[in-house]
Amino acid sequence: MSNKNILITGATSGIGFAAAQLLAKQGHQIIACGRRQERLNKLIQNIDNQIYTLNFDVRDRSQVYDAIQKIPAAFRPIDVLVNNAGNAHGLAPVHEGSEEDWDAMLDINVKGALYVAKAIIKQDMIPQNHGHIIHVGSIAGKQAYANGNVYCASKFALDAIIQSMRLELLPHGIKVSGIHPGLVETEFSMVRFKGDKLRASKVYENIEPLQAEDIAQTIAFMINSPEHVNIADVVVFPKCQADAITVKRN
Ligand code: NDP
Ligand code: 8X3
Repeated sequence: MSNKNILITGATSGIGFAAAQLLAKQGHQIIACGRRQERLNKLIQNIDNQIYTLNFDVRDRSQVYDAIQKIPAAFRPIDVLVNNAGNAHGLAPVHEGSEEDWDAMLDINVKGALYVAKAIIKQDMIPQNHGHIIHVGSIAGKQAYANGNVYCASKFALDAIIQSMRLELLPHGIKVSGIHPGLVETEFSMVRFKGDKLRASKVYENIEPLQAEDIAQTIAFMINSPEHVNIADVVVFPKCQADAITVKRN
């Protein structure tokens, strides 16, 4: 397996944190991104080979472009982008939804993903005619559900962007993949329910959900596949889940 320079957004928690740990253990060089510096420091402690951390808010495009431009030569060119930062904010019908939550989801999950991808495609991937972008979408981007409205829209939009990018980047030798998880037990529900622990824990009550490490394993499989293979689109459920809303609870 050849070692790669891999930039992961949302590496302070959940899927991104698990992916950073696993991929570093496999010998890859990691550029770990997120807003919480203390979490990035924890990642540095846990990873004994090379890691570079970047602290930026994906909503702020000048922060994104500045941070990515400053990545040192030892971590370039970036071979793989794991475009993972994102969250749901709230779970409510449109007529009761919060405009701030809608802005956050569209700004982070859609526009943030675009800013990061644009910077890396232009600076690192097109000049090399090489690269792999793995977007973390969601089953919510394949099937809408009641009260999911804007979160679902953000992930449907991301899925459309993934499909367009795969076509746009084909002539440049850049692979584009989407991974669309179902229920993964991370800080996702705590963020969605704004720190309401009881409501968050109910999401995973009486089921065996996916863990962040399960998705990290799938991401690693995509990255470590031979260069001529692109695992283009993957939906991953826990065994207890059949679609976005159908879950068998004990
Ligand atoms: P977590 O809440 O555990 O992690 C979210 C990550 O995104 C954090 O590292 C956070 O870092 C980062 N992030 C959020 N907002 C911003 C921002 N404005 N700027 C920079 N980074 C940001 O959730 P998950 O690990 O579960 O989520 C990862 C991805 O997986 C998301 O895209 C989510 O939509 C998707 N997903 C999750 C599922 C689940 O059930 N958990 C299922 C399907 C998809 P920080 O706050 O430090 O900036
Ligand atoms: C997270 C999965 O079904 O909670 O993207 O929206 S779901």
